Amino acid sequence: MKKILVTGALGQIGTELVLKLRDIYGQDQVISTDIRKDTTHMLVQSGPFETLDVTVAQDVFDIVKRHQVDTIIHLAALLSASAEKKPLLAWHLNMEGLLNTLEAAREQKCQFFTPSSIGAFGPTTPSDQTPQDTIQRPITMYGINKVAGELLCDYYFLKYGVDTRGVRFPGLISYQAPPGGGTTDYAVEIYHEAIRQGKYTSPIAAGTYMDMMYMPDALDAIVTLMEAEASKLTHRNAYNITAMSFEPEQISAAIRQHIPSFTLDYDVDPMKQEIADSWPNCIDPSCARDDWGFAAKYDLAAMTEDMLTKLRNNPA
Ligand code: AKB
Repeated sequence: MKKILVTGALGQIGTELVLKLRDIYGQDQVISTDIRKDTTHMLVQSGPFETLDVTVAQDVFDIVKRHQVDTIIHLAALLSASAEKKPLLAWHLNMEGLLNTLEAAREQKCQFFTPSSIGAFGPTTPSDQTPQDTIQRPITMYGINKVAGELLCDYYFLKYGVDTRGVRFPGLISYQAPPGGGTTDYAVEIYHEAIRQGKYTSPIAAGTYMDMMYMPDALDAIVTLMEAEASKLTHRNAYNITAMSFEPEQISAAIRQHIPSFTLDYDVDPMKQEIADSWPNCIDPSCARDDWGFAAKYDLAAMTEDMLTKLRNNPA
């Protein structure tokens, strides 16, 4: 039976991933950790939870050892827009946290997952059908962290045999926990504001395409990749995956199918726009499909219908 440690568990991915992992592997088999302890959070109330600052190596080792963990899912990180505002903090948290959790995985012989991102690409990367292996010269601190992280995970696999696995996530859209600090956050906020106010002001300009994915597909991808037979994996960190690519006018049109009076206008955030412009329009996920059967179920229409239904039924 797996014993899984999840860092950054109270964030956007962790909140839903821990619940799914507990469903699959058992309530007590998944230790959720986060730097903040929110006693009202459903994860803190529903199973093992520990406060953990991933930049403190000893604390990471102690928790992994004490709980006899065999799988680490390392999610604690600063996202792209926050990292651009606090580059030194981003380097410290994103790199130190990764190194400490990789070291713990090496010592305790754990399987290891951490997400990379479309942010690992940059303006000189081919931006349409971005190949699995291509130019990676990002111009953001987050992107630099992600490229270094991909290389570090490959290094731990090649040098120490740590079973490191990862995907390059696109923008993730979900209705439960908010993302916070990302460039793709607008694609979550727009649904909340559509329900609340029937209108939204986008910080990302019309015509800016980015890859996106609905959270259930992202969670399935993590579980499928972690369960995949190692011999099938031609890459370690990280596989391109995506479900859809759209620009603000298209998500707005999808919302108008359900809320005809919805309106969209723009107040472009220059920092977020520069980041978005440096990322691909749409990446090619065929390597993940061929190696471990990645397949997304939700397109823009299906996701929009589900998001709006869930938000109406669970108002914030
Ligand atoms: C962000 O916008 O920073 C993230 C990502 C694409 O990695 N959602």
